[in-house]
Amino acid sequence: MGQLEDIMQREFDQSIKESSDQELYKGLLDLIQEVGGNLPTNDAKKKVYYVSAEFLIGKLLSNNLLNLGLYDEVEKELNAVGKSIADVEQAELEPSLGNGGLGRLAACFLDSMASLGINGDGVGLNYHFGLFKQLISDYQQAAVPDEWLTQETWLNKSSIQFEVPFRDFTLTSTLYDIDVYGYDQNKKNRLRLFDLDSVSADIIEPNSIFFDKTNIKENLTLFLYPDDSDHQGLLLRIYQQYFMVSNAAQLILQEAKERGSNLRDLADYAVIQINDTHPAFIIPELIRLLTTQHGLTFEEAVEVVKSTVAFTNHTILAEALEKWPMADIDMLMPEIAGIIRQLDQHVRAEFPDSPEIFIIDQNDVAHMASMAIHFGFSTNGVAALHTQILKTSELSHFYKHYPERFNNKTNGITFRRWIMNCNPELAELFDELLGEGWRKDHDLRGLLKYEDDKEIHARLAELKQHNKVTLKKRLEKDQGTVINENSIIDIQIKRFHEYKRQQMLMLYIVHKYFDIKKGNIPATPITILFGGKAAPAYTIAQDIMHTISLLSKLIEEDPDVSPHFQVVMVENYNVSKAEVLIPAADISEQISLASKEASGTGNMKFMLNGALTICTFDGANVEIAERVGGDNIYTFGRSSQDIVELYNTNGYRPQDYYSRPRIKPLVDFIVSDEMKKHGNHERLHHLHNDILSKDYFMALIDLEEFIDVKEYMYEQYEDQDKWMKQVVNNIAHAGFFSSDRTISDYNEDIWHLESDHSINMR
Ligand code: DL6
Repeated sequence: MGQLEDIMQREFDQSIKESSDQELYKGLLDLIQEVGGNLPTNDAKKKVYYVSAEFLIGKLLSNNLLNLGLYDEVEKELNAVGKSIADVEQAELEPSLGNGGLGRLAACFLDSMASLGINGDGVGLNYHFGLFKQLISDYQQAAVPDEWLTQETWLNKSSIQFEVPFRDFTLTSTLYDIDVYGYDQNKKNRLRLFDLDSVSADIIEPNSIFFDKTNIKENLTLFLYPDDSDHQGLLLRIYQQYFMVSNAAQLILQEAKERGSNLRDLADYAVIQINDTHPAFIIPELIRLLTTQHGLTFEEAVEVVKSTVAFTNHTILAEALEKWPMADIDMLMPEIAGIIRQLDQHVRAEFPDSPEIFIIDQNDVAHMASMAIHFGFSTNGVAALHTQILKTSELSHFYKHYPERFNNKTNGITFRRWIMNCNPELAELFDELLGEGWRKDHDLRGLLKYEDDKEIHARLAELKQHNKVTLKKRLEKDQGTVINENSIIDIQIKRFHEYKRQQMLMLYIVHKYFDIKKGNIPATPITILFGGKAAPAYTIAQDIMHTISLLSKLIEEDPDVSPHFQVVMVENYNVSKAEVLIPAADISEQISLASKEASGTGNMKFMLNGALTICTFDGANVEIAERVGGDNIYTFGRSSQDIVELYNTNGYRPQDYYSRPRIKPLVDFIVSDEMKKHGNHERLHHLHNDILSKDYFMALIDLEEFIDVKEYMYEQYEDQDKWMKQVVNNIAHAGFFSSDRTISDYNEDIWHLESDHSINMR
């Protein structure tokens, strides 16, 4: 009897065949618990603590089965009676613990640390309703709580609790752990998520994400990134961040002591990687704990922190480089405020002749990135260009003083989830062509010898077709949308943000609509899909989404256009949807304004799954282009130097571009009668006016070139031999973008821990 059959008989007194998908899901949770739950945790002396506000981990069932080596057997047992893992996985709700790239990167890193045998845990918060669940109603986004926490869960409640002191009250936390199993490893790591027992859904207004923001004991871990557009919301963010890092710091010190540390030597036992500035309060918190509870002097504690904390920057956007008023910090955590003031004096005393170096500015506002750079031993960017921009412009004043602290760690993606799990047939083709070694070393360069192999081209095309059909079924089931599986699948999936320029692709859609109306019918039909959430308080992002949804409707209803062109807004885009969208894609849209996207990681997932990229020279696109060569990628747009220069000189005027004959009709269509028929007039005028008068992220500057390159790319698709040769080339160069390589680089340059193996592809 197979292992799953055994469990179903034992626990449910019924066979696999007799069981529902929900029951099978429970049975598989138990099987994984029996096999993985009993693995020992990694007990190496030194441990990485990856502290992050987000962990966008995705569903865990398939991933855990794969990493524990159970996948094939379970699949066989299920298939034998007409069931499938994919169906059972529908019973699992996707954990809602993240938002975008930063959170997904953290999840890939957890998988890679465990798979390389590195002792490394994630530390964060257990958000009961995540960011939010996105509904599209009346062509607009509606945000409702994402009720992902169910009875059947990967969370294990631990007995660990800590006291977190605020000025007016002390909160007692509870720690939940999620096991993280490495691929082919006999020990495990964990994701440690702190929560508060008193949190209650009762304070949320029905069908909304509004709640009483003053009631900290009940609201603290309800949502990720709660609305901070008012003062109470801003305070709630500080409460959350401090709660997260106080718990993290207490856990780190407790575990280090258990492993033999006297805390003065903490750096031999722990390295704390802080994911952007959200966990930066861990610096003063560690100093508070070390001085008040463990007998260190302030100077000793500062030295311990400086040798233990490392900082990753994920963006140069000012909005994400957090700054908190000292008055607010003082109101909530007076001891922490006092320590930050001391740290500010410390820095000013060290650099008396550099007034640009401070933690607290003249308006009494604390700069979290400054604190992280000064009191950490490493600062890294997440792609070569991004790190270069940090060094030469955004953080150049720090770089001048601490050049040795700055380093680059180009992002990566876990190949377990982003190929072995989401595209198993393609992974099997790699096995056939390369042997199974790539599953561990992620080196796919051996595929280059198949670049011109027509038989392999045909196999790849067949797999792509199969994945398009899977996507079609999924979209029909999830949201009733029927796509053409014989069309070119062209996808932009990421958070909605002006710098990512969904609005530029939106204007391309208007161009294409006009063109088809004129009778220029595409040789192969085209389907453009968008997926992503917009922050509820971010009006323009919502306006863009609204306009795209209206265009989708307009095109669908136009019999001249709809057989050839379709636009789809994928509702509630999340990891599970990405796993179906990416393998089906022919074209990957990476069209951010150069200099603004720190790295991007969707670009890597698409290339690995055989899509070709249309992109600007931004983030990791630059490194993808370097690896695949200019003939195998479709680039366009102004360089990052040009853009930085334009910002510095206030040299961009959207009117100069708007007045061009190819652009004006596209922009003006936003407020046309056709669009207004179903549209919200205020939103449409708001967007139109913004593009004309501001266009802060310069959608118009690259629009004409973008249109030309898109048309060229669609033409190239018709030459399938050439296209497939480019596809093979792209897949073959994807190995560098494995997060196992990224984590090996972090370990070699920053962490210095024992590992089972590493990947070196510099
Ligand atoms: O480093 C991971 C990822 C990058 O690939 C993206 O370029 C960057 O935009 C993203 N940053 C965030 C910031 N989120 N917040 N808050 O997701 O990080």
